[in-house]
Amino acid sequence: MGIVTPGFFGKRREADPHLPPGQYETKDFPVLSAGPTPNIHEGEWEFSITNESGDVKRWSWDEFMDLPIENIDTDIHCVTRWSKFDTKWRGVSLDTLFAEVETDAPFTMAHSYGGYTTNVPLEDLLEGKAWVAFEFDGEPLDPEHGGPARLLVPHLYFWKSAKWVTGLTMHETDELGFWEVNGYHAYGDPWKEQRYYYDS
Ligand SMILES: Nc1nc2c(c(=O)[nH]1)N[C@H]1C(S)=C(S)[C@@H](COP(=O)(O)O)O[C@H]1N2
Ligand SMILES: [Mo]
Repeated sequence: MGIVTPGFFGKRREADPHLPPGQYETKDFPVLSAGPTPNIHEGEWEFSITNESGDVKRWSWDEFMDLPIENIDTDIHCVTRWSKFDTKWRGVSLDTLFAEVETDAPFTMAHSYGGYTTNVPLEDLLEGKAWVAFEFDGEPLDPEHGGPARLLVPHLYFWKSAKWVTGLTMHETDELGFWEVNGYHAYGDPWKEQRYYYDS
């Protein structure tokens, strides 16, 4: 750390404790997509988890809707520095999905319609930390925001929350997804400001 002044610390003390370092609050809901919005109908939507042996567990939209649905109220943090507080979602917990999957692999890769990928350790998807969400603010999830369904991993930077998600594959080692290959951090903890690969 360089120059430290009382004013600097004064400001820090007033900072919103919900706001990770280097972030600002927005009331908007910006759209960030690396490519065009794919047009996926619920009837063709499918979610699957493929384990390290290649066994595939699949859910159709209707099967998915029969799973226990949870309400999620959470802050989200984009690496482009906006954070949005108290966002309200409905979705299925990854705990519910992994209850039907046999795996000992510690890493996952999320795959989306359109080809986007992002890597997340399995433990970051379990114990109430992640969902496949299909409603935002009481409405079906807008296609721009990942509808019909997206991954929601709010304790990591929002690029980990793969829009138009269609599945997870299990991996013995931590592979890199789309943004991670392009210089973003492999893990992406907003509280540690893990934005780029060289951030510790
Ligand atoms: N499939 C897919 N998922 C994605 C992205 C993307 O380009 N494609 N962008 C990521 C990034 S960088 C962010 S910040 C959030 C943005 O979600 P939003 O557009 O709903 O705000 O989605 C993430 N998930
Ligand atoms: Mo992002």
